[in-house]
Amino acid sequence: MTNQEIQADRIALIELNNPPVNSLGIQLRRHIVELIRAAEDDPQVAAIVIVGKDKAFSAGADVAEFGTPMQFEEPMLRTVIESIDACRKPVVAAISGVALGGGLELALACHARVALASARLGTPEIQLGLIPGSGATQKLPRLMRPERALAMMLSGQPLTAVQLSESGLLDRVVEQDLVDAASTLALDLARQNMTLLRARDRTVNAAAVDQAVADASAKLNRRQLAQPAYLALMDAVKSSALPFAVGMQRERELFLTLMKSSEAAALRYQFRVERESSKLPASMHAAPRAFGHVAVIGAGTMGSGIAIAALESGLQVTMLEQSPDALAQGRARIDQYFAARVKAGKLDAGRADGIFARLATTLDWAALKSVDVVVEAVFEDLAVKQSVFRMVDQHARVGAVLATNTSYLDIDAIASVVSRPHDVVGLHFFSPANVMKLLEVVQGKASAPDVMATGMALGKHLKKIPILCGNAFGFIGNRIYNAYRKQCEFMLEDGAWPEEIDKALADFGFAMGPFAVADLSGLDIAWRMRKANASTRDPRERYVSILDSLCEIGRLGRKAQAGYYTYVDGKQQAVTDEVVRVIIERAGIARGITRAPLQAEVIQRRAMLAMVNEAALLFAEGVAHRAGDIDVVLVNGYGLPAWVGGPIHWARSQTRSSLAHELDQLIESNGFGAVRATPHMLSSLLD
Ligand code: T1G
Repeated sequence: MTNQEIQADRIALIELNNPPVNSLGIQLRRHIVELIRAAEDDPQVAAIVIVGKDKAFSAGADVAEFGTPMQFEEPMLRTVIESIDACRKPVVAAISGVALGGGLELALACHARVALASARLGTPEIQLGLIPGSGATQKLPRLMRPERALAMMLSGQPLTAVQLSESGLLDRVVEQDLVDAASTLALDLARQNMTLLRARDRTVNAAAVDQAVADASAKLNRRQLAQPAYLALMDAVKSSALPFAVGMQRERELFLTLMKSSEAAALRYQFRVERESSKLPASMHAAPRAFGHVAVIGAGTMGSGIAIAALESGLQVTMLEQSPDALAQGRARIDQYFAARVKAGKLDAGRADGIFARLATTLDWAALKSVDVVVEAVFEDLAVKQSVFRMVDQHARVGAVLATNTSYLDIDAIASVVSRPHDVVGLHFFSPANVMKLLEVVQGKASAPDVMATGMALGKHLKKIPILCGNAFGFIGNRIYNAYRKQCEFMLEDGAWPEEIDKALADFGFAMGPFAVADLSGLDIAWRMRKANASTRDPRERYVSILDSLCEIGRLGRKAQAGYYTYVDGKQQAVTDEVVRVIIERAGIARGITRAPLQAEVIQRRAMLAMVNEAALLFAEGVAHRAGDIDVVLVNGYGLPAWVGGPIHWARSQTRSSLAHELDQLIESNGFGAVRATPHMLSSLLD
């Protein structure tokens, strides 16, 4: 796990070696304490350097240990840190790769820190529903400006060593020869024989801490205030103005409380299932094909977004259109995006030139002969997509992967027009494609295993969260979201107003309520689909016509200054107006319903139950391969609160009997044609 060698210049080099990311599990913690003690007792050793092997200094505490006895088995991380803190010889951290969470706290225990310019350092604990639990909340405000330290802990995002070079956190930043630089500094410290000034010994500017906490607290948003970790972080950092030992005790109390919270359990669950979801099930394992050169067909919003994502990940991109104007507009969209990043200092001009050198735009189908993957992103119409795939089939090279970005059309219907259906796969990006991390990788009945593997590998390469899906209407996300939205429309008829439903779900943690979302995306998209399906809809089904009525009077949503809500100067009015309320009341009367108000908790539970029921149905159909995949989709694509974990994780926290009873009630109120997941389906999903 760790090796120690006494280098000629009397440095004890301790190498952290716990693949893949040197997480600080019990074994590694033991070794560090043993090696620090041995080096300290060895008269040959003048100073100590700690370095991480491979891609990490250390990614922090071992998340897999959380909730198990090993997490608190001695030596706990705090004990390891205290052994370094107390060391009579200089200990210098040589940081490459990542130093995150407890990994950064290990570095903070050292007397000095040297980092490679490319190293990334951060405190991601907030993303796990925690705060740093081994001293960072007390030491960072002593090393850095308190407002900067707090911002780093609040964001949970790592910063590069270059970004931190003047922050006070690092003593040196080097481009190469990291261990030599760290060893030189360690020996200098030893020669100076000075009372080593540790982070804990530094004074903190109490007024600056108070100001930083006050300013940050005032800016916490609704979703942050819904999670206990954010206010706990404020409390811990505020305590850094107290004597060190007192502050450390406060940090510990807050950390231990958060460890037991349901939010932290849900966020740990999301951390685990998100990483599981990007792996092909063992039964489908295959080596991916090449994907270094991607063609995007269609230069619209989705096509240019996909092209941007591919370019940013280092791939070669050919963007193909049929219309010169559309191609020019798509190219302009891409140019503007990267120009804005250069202007914002997030991309250097040289790198931007390199990106553009990898982009080709063309009207000529023959350009497809050299690409590895074709991603079709044209208008969401089956006939249009089929005509594109006929041309792709003629021009793409043998072995190329043929992907469609369709969000709900039948992959098999698209694959049916090509001579090689085994090469076809669905890659359902979410808009904006260069921002949204979710990617549904949809398997047609003919899709070859290595084609599926290519879709998953390409998704990971694009830094997406690729999720394997079966080819059923709406795949995973849209299908479950439709069930949720339909239930919310039922609640309109039953007695709730749009703002009541939106508020109840926003308070539950959703990024936005369903009616605000509908207005934002435009009601006419759903209206068009509803009219297309009208002829096949069973009249006995409970169909809510409120959206249709709104569209019929031109209330298409935000873009029309009115939808479910009205908008004044683009600002959504908090209370729905009489026009929409009359439409809602009429719908309830037509259904023979006597409207009655719905409590927020009832709204929240009905919405979650509708999703659980649909999830159980699609899981039984094999559309999702793992229950956790469903929660990953809904959290990363539909704004469900990660600290609730997703519908499946939420349902597991409910008693099964109450769940069954409430589902019975829900399905009964859903009317004719509503399908209830069987107890067996629920068990398969939840057990
Ligand atoms: N513990 C255990 N396993 C971890 C891990 C960790 N901290 N971090 C990553 N892994 C595993 C991961 O599950 C996957 O395993 C493999 O490493 C590659 O990860 C006391 C309490 C480091 C930037 O939150 O941000 O310290 O699937 O797919 O994209 O105050 O992993 O291969 O079996 O993500 O290159 C704080 C979380 C813990 C760091 C690498 N630390 N990790 O990203 O690979 S709390 C974190 C990451 C804490 C202290 C507190 C990323 C990464 P497998 P990956 P990647």
